[in-house]
Amino acid sequence: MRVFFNSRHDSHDGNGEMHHGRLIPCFENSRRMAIIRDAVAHSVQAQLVDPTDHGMAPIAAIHDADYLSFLENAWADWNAAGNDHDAFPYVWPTAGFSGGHPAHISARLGQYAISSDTPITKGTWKAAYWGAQTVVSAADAVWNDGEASFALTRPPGHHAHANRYGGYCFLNNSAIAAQQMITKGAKKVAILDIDYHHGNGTQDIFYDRGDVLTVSIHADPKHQFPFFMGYENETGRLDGQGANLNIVLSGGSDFGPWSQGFARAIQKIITWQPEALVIALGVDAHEAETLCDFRLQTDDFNRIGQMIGRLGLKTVFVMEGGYAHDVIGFNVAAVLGGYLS
Ligand code: Q9C
Ligand code: ZN
Repeated sequence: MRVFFNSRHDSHDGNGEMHHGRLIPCFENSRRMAIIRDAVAHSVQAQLVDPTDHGMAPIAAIHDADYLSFLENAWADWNAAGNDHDAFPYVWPTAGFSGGHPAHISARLGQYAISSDTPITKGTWKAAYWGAQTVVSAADAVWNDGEASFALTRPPGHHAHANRYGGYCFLNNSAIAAQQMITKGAKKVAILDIDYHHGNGTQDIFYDRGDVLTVSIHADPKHQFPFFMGYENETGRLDGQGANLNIVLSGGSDFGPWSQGFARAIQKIITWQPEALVIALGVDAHEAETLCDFRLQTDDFNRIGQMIGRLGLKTVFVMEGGYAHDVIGFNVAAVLGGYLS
């Protein structure tokens, strides 16, 4: 399989994340990429492909201009304010504030952040920019010849909104991939998010649109990040009414309930008849993931890949979450191997 690889991923290199009131080492770290790359190299004969630079247009097709300008300059602004360590917000414009247009970088971090788990570092923009180029290159390749591709990149993307970062995500790579195929002429594209967490950013970006179906299977937001979104009564709006499906599973779910939920997801996609599919490929539903509490096993990921393959759609796989170093490579390889089998 063609694997478009973001070799600049390690420019994003956080020292820590806020976790239950403590700053701890980042779950989302650069070692993840080498592990996954090595595992897919052996198992699915990965041909590593360098992304080509498509500039800002495919990113600006999803994200707001003011947000992109904030992200691109955030480290320089933070640095100019006298800081040389990871940038975090400490205040947010929550309900009840009038808003205003504060200029201080600490206020702007809060304006654009959804959570305190996501450091901005010197090279965050570079890594995220090239991550977007990686998924655009993969989407172009799949749309052109129909053969599946995997965009192997970090930081992940599915928690990023048009104008918000958080949950380790800055640019919504899965959304950018789907939009790229729409831009190239697709009339209908589906995004299927199998990451343990709800794809809140992806849902929000396409919520009013009827040309991109968003389906996410995830842990109940009543007890899990992103908490304030991802419920089953969120079904889309305006042209997008009926084009968002949230499948919510209880904590501790193994492949029994997970595969029942997944069957609903697959049925929705078949009925909707998209021309192409983006898989938001998080593997943090595995039992070894300490951040999460589902109980999938590596063999289950192989079955998931097989079921995705049976859809017979042009498919772009985009790397999202998965943090347990001893198994993430096997789990990603299992999905891709199942798809190819
Ligand atoms: N330390 C993805 O899987 N934050 N993101 C963790 C705070 C939320 C996970 C708890 C988890 C985000 C792409
Ligand atoms: Zn996740």
